[in-house]
Amino acid sequence: MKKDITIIGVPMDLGQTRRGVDMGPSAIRYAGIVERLENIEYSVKDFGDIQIARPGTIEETIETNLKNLEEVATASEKLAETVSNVISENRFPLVLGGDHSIAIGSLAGIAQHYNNLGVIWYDAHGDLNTADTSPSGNIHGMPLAASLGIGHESLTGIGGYADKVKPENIVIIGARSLDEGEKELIKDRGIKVYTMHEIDRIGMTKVMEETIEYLSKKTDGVHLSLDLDGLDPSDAPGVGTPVLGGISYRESHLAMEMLAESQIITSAEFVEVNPILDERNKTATVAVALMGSLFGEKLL
Ligand code: HAR
Ligand code: MN
Ligand code: MN
Ligand code: MN
Repeated sequence: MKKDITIIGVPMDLGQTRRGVDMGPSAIRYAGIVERLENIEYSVKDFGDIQIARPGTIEETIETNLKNLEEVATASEKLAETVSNVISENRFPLVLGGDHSIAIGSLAGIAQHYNNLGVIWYDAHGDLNTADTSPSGNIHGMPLAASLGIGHESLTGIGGYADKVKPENIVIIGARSLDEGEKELIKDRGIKVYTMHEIDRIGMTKVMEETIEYLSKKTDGVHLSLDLDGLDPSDAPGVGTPVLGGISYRESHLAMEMLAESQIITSAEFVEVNPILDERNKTATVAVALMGSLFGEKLL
């Protein structure tokens, strides 16, 4: 993996309705991310935070059921540009959320540098909704669809182009809460999914071996989008939409260690950390530990 990392904070809470997830980047910095990576010999630059508008401050001109659409779109453009600049500087972008709507901007900035970007979506949810299928109108349930070019054009067109990622280059890991429209999209487009059932059945080792094999064959870079709610709420309680029966802390460590060994990851984001809902910053601490493993930290 690249030895130069740039951290970008995105204090975004407009993609959902629970307050506090905008404090995610601070919580992760407080849990020691910079020191952790410097300890394993990375050169770390902290860009600081992307500025996020307060809800209602951008005049809504578009008729839609999508909450805070124009604020989310504006922030996504800024993030896309920032992430793209980091890659142009030959540095590894590590994006800290913020709710998962930020993946729209991250992927818009990243995908323009690759012909066949792979994506690992580590999440309890599919985030494959559109305005038509969403039960909530929350954009954090839509970023993967938007990155496939499916959904509102204000979201699919970020960065000035659509289709950031191809369905056959995506692997979802940890899914256990999928809406009907999302299940249809997964089947229609042939997206590879390891639900909790497969993780239980074949184990995380096999899941990651297969994922790495599947993606390394056909991609020229892989983005890891890790939603902390992919983990079980007992290990990561500080998230806005917890779902029982998730991936354990240990399994997640193993997954990150296997990704480190594979050296396929070229960008990453860690999202949905909400310190207001947390227990003594446990979820940010877990996130930092997982980032340590992802970047090759060893026990011995
Ligand atoms: N599927 C539901 C919706 O679209 C819940 C989405 C929750 N999303 C996240 N990100 N926390 O994964 O409203
Ligand atoms: Mn998500
Ligand atoms: Mn989720
Ligand atoms: Mn470990």
